[in-house]
Amino acid sequence: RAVTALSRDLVAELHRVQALKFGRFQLKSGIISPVYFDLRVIVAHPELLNRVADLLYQTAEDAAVRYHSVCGVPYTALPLATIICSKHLVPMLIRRKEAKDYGTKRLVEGLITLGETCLIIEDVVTSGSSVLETAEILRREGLQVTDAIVLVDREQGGRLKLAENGIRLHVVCTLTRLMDTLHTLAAVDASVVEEVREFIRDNQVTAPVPAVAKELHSYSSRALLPGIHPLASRLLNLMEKKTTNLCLSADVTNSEEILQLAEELGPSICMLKTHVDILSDFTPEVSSRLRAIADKHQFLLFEDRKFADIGHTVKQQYEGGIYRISSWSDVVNVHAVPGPGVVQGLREASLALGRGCLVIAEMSSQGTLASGGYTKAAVSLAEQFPDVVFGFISGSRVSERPELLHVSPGVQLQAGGDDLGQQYQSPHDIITKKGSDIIIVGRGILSAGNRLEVAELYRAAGWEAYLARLKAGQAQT
Ligand code: S5P
Repeated sequence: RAVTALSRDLVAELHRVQALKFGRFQLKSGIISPVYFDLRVIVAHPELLNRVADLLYQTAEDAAVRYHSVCGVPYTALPLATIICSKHLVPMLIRRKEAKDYGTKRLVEGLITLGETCLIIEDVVTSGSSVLETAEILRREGLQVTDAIVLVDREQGGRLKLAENGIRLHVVCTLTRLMDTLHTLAAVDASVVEEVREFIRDNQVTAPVPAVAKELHSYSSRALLPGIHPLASRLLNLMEKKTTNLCLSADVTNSEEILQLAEELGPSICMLKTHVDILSDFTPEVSSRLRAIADKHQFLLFEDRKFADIGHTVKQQYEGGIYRISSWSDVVNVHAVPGPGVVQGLREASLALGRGCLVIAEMSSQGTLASGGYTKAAVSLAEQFPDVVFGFISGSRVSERPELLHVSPGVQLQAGGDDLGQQYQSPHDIITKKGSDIIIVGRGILSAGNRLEVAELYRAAGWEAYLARLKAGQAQT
């Protein structure tokens, strides 16, 4: 298979049109670089534009990348993606950059078919963050992103960062090769080649601790924060004491089975999440027995009811009916979609009984609408009611406030999902990279032959990730 590379005359041409420049340039990150790429200029040179597009396409072919659509990282790669799609009859997606008003404007134009794979095209990769930003937006729309093609890799660690996020980077040319070629063409001096070499060596983006994780101290110290919800404080303390940040999602349909799970896995978990409405034989006795087991093994009960109605209805759903949720469940959750009323409906019983509530700020399912502006609105709703709300259901840290807890579903040790749109992240990524606090695991444990043994694996994975995050945070301060 022919491996595509930038030919000498193409490098010379890019240099001639000043798509690459030497001197002192400030990069997006603030770093001063001796070399700068400005591929935007190539739109003024149609032949060159076509050649670059062909090279990118050929690189994807050589690597046998499979994809349904192509998206160029705005703006420079947009014309390149357009040419590729037009020549090879591939559907194109356009990512909007300027949509500030997430709620009303589409972030991606084109036809989105859930689960299909979109190939990303980019001109230059430095840290990988531009590619990643586009990938995250596409993924939030329910698309898969597995590969990206780039003309030049500045070799500063972008490849690794993308790999950690499940994206293979295919490169037409590295900065080092490009410099060598320019040197043989006598376009640059040896001193410039050396300067660029040193720059690459000294400016590696080595897996930084995400800013969100930096200020996150230990669970037990957060339990003492002024203004923290008493239930959050209790939860954080029992997590530290039991060395677990694992919440079991006990999605079974038989009452004896859920009671047995609670009894057997109780010592390994900080919280047991229920969907009592899927139990085929629920009686009030089940909830009172669950309550007793929770008290014995010191974990919280979390009825995953996802209230989403007007306050008046929610109040009755919470306190009444056959489930009488407020009488036994420490924690419930609400969708933000109704606005403040949904929390107000819970408020009275919650305060009287010492219960707490989580606001659903993000969801783990493909194509979720809980993103962007919706997530922001959910966060501000949560922050309005510190006496009732003590955190979020989300796949990442959505609020900077350390007294709020982030509880994340969609967790399995193996990456993947199910055929109904569930998507999984690993315990390690959720805790260290996304800055979440508690992992919710359902089928990862429930489908195992030995549930206790596997629950212990998840407990250990979640706890190790937490310790790693603490260590990284301490190293920063
Ligand atoms: O975004 C969400 C929110 C929740 S609460 N995604 C989710 O999967 N959940 C719940 O977490 C879901 O209702 C289920 O009970 C659990 C995930 O189960 P698993 O078997 O996929 O781990």
